Amino acid sequence: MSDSETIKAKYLEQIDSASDGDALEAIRVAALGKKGEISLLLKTLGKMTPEERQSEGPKINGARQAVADAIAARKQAIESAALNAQLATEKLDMTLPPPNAPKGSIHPVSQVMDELAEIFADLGFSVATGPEIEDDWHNFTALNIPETHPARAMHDTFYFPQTDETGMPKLLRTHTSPVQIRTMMDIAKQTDGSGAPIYIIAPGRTYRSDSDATHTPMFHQVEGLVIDKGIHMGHLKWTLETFVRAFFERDDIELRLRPSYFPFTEPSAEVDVGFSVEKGRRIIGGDPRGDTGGWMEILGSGMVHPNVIKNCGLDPEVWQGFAFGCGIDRLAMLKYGMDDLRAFFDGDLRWTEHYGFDALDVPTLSGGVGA
Ligand code: 2NL
Repeated sequence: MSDSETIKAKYLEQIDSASDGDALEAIRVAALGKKGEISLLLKTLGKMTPEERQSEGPKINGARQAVADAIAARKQAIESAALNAQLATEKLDMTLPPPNAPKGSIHPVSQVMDELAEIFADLGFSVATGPEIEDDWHNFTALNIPETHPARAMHDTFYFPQTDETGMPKLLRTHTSPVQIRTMMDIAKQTDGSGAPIYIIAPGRTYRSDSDATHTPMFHQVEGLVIDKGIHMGHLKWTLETFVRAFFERDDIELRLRPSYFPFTEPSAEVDVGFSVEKGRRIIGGDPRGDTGGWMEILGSGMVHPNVIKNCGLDPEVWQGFAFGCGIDRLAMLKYGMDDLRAFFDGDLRWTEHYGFDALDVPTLSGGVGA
């Protein structure tokens, strides 16, 4: 047997009995490494006569290839044996319950916003949104709120120290009315003032410099706006009655409209709902005239003031409408029984776990605790 064949046979035997990756690597270095036996053998080709080279070359190269192939094959065999051994000892029990993954919940304010969107969608309203940073004009002036109105005073409104490019004061919106103002203006622009009707609700964050058990500097409001032809207080009352009955999930809720004043509506009405006591709990609905019953204010509303319609570029002789505004946080408290508004925005997970809603719940009425 020639040199190269002896060497090849020796390494193939070693490879065959190598039991792990390290042993295999040591063999590779000894045979094929820079100073490996086969590598050195390859170098001897240069000093051979052409005849010797012709007979030895293929043998040495063949030995190199055979050893390399055997190492790769053995490596594969060792690895799959290790995997098989691991699979034989590690068992996965597919019948065990999975570990509890932390699960978030829907905040009651989000839940109520979803409910509002759904109830009003059924009445043909869409949801409108707009910026929380507003200017004086959209938040106050367009709404027929006089320069001297106390709501503009520093103690109620968060003003920014800077004004915008035109010198107009910037502020955090104190209600979502500017969303309706922007919607009316867009429509007036698009169609030369003849582009109504509008049926929208505008839910969202609002800000006032106020803080106690029932007021937080940031709170949520929903306003509704209808602009159409021949709209009157009867439409307003029916819409609010339908909304309140759907929201609190009772058909026996009475509404009482009390004359009131807002600069942006004329006439204006505050809206009370009847409550009664059932099983020791105050419930919205039932007989407000009974011993334990009464009225509770939940909304402000009215017919949109002609000045507001005009300010937005629409003709008040053609278009009328009604509007209303309501605190979402308060709606949530009344429906789901929370009593401290501040806890809404503390971010305490124990609170959201207790009062929150399952993300997979139908976004509305079936999730409620109403009667
Ligand atoms: C309340 C009273 C109200 C409105 C909001 C409104 C908006 C436009 C035009 C006219 Cl663009 N009115 N909104 C109307 C009446 C009452 O809110 O007590 N909110 C908590």
